[in-house]
Amino acid sequence: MLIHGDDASGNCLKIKYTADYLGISYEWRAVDIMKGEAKTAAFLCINPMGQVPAVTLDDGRHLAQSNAIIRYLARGSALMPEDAYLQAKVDELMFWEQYSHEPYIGTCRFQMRYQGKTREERDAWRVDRGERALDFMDSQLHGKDWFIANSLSIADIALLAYTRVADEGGFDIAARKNVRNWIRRCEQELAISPRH
Ligand SMILES: N[C@@H](CCC(=O)N[C@@H](CS)C(=O)NCC(=O)O)C(=O)O
Repeated sequence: MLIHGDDASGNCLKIKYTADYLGISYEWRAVDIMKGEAKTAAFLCINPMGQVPAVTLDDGRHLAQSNAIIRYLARGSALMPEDAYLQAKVDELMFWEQYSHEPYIGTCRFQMRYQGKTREERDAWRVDRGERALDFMDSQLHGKDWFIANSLSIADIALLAYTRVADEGGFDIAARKNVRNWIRRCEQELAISPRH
């Protein structure tokens, strides 16, 4: 498999974390989004949406959208529960991540890390929703090690990607004990070097 990605992008790292955990071999092809490399004619043949991540499977077919990709990679593995209801609960969180988490936490990080904004210059409405997303996660993790079914799943991986770097977007993870411990747990299980 070929992963087209930017290694500073949480959406792209979801694919790396999943493939590494499952022992799926891949080649990482760097796409620099800041240089417009996701909008070239050649790249639009791979992903007409003009974004990373995208993967090219061994049979030549392409797939985009981070959560669709990790869902595909995790089929039949320990990262996806067998039970249909629990699978839907995984999807529930992954849809939530894309609509109510990443656009706030990921975008505030983008504003600070890529656009050079200060913490105070972030969009206030995104900050507010990002804070609410982290509070929601902290409450959901009360008394639990993982989001779904007592084991690591792709729902954890989808949420981990931007949550573990939320401080780069000006958010305070240290204050959310359940989230902080869950990040450590995920990093350990996925063999990712801890950031803090
Ligand atoms: N919903 C998409 C979001 C993908 C996305 O926003 N990709 C960003 C990098 S994190 C990108 O390619 N930005 C460049 C652009 O939109 O021009 C996913 O989950 O894969």
